[in-house]
Amino acid sequence: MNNESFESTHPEELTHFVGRHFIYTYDNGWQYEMYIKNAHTIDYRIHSGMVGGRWVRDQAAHIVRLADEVCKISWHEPTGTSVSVAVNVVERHLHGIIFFPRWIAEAPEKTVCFQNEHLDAMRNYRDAGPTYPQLVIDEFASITFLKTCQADDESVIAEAPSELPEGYAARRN
Ligand code: FER
Repeated sequence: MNNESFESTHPEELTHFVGRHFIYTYDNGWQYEMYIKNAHTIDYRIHSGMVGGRWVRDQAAHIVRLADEVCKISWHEPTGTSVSVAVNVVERHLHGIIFFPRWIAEAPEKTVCFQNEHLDAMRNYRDAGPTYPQLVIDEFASITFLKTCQADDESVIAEAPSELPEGYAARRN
């Protein structure tokens, strides 16, 4: 897996988290959606914020159980962005920390796309930089919609945020 170590991932400890699909809003107003596809993969969509409109499938992630209802999901994007999100599925909140390379802080729109179709472009931007100083976003978020799906369901995150039905992200449960 690209020299990455997934040593701490224990799939048998993650059955309570795999399949979770949730929509959440950070305290800074940015709205995101994540699907834990399996013990080492997430799909996501960004509904609003600095890179609203961006969406990604099959991002490899390090997922670990911290408590019965708490997991931590961390990953490194082809753009050079690093993210770690600690999710409490019973209190329905999470904390995310995002480390954006400088080139994204300067031109966030370059990453607004269906990333899977632009992986080489993202790696080229990453390598061209600038990388530093990074923009660090440290925010709590509230989960406004939470559902449990099957694992490896390709239909959960299958279209761009702009293609979703009216009111999709505003649903609460
Ligand atoms: C999140 C914070 C950041 C998240 C994704 C990102 C799916 C990705 C940011 C980026 O690559 O631009 O909570 O959840």
